[in-house]
Amino acid sequence: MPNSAPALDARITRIKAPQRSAWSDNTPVETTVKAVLDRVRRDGDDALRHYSREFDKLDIEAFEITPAERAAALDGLEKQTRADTEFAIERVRAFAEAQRKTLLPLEIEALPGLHLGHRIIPIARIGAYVPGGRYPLLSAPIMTIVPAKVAGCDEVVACLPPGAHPAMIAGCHLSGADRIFRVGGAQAIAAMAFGTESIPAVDKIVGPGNAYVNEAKRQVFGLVGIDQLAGPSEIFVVADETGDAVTIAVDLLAQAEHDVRTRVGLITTDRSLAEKVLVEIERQLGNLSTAPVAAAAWRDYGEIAVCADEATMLAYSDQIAAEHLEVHTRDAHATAAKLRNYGSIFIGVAASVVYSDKCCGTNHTLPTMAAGRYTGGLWVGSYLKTCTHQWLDERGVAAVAPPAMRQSASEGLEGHRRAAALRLAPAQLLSEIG
Ligand code: HSO
Ligand code: ZN
Repeated sequence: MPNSAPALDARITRIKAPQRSAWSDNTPVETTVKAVLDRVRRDGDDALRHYSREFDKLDIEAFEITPAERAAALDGLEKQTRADTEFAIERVRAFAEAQRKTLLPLEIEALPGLHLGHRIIPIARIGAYVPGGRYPLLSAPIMTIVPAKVAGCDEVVACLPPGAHPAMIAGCHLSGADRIFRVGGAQAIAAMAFGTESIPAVDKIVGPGNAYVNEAKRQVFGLVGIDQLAGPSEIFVVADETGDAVTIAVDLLAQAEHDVRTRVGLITTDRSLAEKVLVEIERQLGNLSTAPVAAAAWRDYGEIAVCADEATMLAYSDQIAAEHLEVHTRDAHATAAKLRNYGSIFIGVAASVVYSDKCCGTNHTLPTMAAGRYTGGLWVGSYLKTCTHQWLDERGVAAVAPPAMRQSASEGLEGHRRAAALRLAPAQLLSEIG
């Protein structure tokens, strides 16, 4: 885990410290996953059947979900649920389309006769992993599939655990999945990376999952692209004395209920707010139906940090680089502008993380475990490649050939020198080659 700089730590008082580190030893998971990947690579569908029996306790005949099964899943959706799903899809699509417009092709004449540029090219085939999880999250397929369709990928393959709620199949269908397969866990990642008789190999795998899914993505990275490694969900709130303890506690518990490993915390300059939030969380846990999970997450990973000043609060928040970061300060926009590391930022009290989780339009697949230091979350750009090109006329050749020839010669790369020289002085080079 990235450690707090000692100077920063000296300026922070934790009135509630986490009991456990989010960075735990992953060795046993690594070994199990390697065995699963090897077997799927070797035995294809037979291995998938074996693991479905072993892990899901289900005998699977056909992995692909048929059009009739899609229709049945859709029929089973309540009218309001369908309308809400379509609302979320529309919001996510509209925002992804707006973001797509910011990605532009480029063509410049860098020097006379030397033309450089790039094109934005959709990745051909995407594999979206849709987790089963503790609760079926209806927004999960939307977040991984809709932006792929907006990007213009040729084919989106979705995999979800065989026991998944039929509403999740409906969600994949409404989001535009071209093919849907019932296979979960590390074996699903293996299937999409290597391909099996039933499941096509894809070019990039996206979507969160449990520790096994995550580790499988790490191990297949390189053979295929991946979006990111997703740990348990996280929320931190940055607040000054204007923060409201009830709202902060509600939003912290809203994410704590995901998983006993959810990491939640308050970073504040106001000690009395910190103390109120501590009391308020215990009070709200008293009648929250998901308290068994939320209370465990709070006990083990919950944190309330009181900072000596605003600069300490911002520096500590940047060090944590929370997946979700809420800003509850007097001038939330000004505070947000000073922050650098987060997955997505929620500016002002009205912006609850839950709106993004579900339906406001921003993607909820975001970097965890401090990955917000080097990446943002899933977005339409995650499904696109920016690939450069170049073309030259004789003026461009005259400018770049001599330095390219000299560099090649000094490196002892004679073949390179010849290729550079051929365009500049073909007759001379051809006589050299003989
Ligand atoms: N907070 C989760 C997403 C989610 N929560 C969906 C509820 N529904 C990870 O960002
Ligand atoms: Zn959530």
